[in-house]
Amino acid sequence: MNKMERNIKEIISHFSIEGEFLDSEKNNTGHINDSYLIKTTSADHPGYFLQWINNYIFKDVNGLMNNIGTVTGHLAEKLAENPELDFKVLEIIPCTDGRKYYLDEQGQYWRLYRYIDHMHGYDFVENTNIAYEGGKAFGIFMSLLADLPADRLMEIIPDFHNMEKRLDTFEKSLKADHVDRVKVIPDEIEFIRRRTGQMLNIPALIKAGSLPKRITHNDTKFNNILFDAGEHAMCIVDLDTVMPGSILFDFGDAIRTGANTALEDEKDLSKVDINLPIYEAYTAGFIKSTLHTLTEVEIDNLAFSARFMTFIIGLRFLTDFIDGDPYFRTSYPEHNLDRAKVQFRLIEAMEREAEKMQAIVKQSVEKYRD
Ligand code: GN1
Ligand code: MG
Repeated sequence: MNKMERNIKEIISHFSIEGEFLDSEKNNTGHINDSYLIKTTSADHPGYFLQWINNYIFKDVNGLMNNIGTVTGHLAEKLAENPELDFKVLEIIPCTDGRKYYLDEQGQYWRLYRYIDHMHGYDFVENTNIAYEGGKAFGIFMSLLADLPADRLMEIIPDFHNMEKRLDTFEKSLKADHVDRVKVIPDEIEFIRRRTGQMLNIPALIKAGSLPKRITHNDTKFNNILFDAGEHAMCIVDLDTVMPGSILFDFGDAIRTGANTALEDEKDLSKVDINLPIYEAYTAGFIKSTLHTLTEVEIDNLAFSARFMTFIIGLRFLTDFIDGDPYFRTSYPEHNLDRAKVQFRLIEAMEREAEKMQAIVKQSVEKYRD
């Protein structure tokens, strides 16, 4: 057992697990927290999923875990009432003292979930069936949370998808230029400046109260959907940012990640494009499961939300690059810049296909409206 495993074993000993710690394996897919698969001596148990919680980003871990507890509790109740949905929910494993997280002697925060076995996610969406299933799943997730009063959840990262604030922060970072990187991004700055006006349309609708506030996931990367062996979407994970928001955030971010023909950090930008069949299939699944609740203003802005979310996340990657990468985990110095470039290239592709994307939403709405 190496030093890290000894440490993990010690951390696990503070949680109420079945069996004894056997081994751990690092499993890092996200850019924020660290994750480990934990096996125990309990042979018929699927094991556990341990996460180190990034306290630089999640300042209020107690609030974070209360949010997740509220959401998973509500989802578990709804799924017990609706077994035909055949859906699963994350289960928090508490500490031996009953808390939902463990604060270690070095001041680091940890949490444990029951591992959901025989499931897999997709960093890259391989076919339209998977896209359709994914759209349906995020739609169901939002529908199941529709009757959870929004004031039960705290805004865990204030202004998370607030475009005005993100633009403001970007301008401040440009001015400060702490690590002398602004000189290498003139094209990206220009790209942002040319689109600022149109990107403020959705915030204007939010301010005017024209978009309903719903409980949304806010980080609907396609790989946050787990599928079973038969390619049915079975579970939504990564509940850190579930809080009141707009449905446009959730639709848009799933398209950003699911309908890109390249990965988020592809270096060869010629590979980046919008995959319209995948977009169409995701849209169909999503609209099928949410049409009963969508308003006209939401429907009108769904297609554009893909550009909006790709822009805001591209802007965040670029800001982090300018700041010297304090936020997103990176593997090399230009990693955040490469990610931003992919987002901007994807926006250009979506601009070219804007009419088709809008028409696809309309067709789906007509199809599922009875
Ligand atoms: C972060 O760590 P991960 O991949 O789940 C980020 C999202 C970004 C995403 C970009 C709390 O999510 O907002 O869209 O990276 N999460 C947070 O890949 O900032
Ligand atoms: Mg996340």
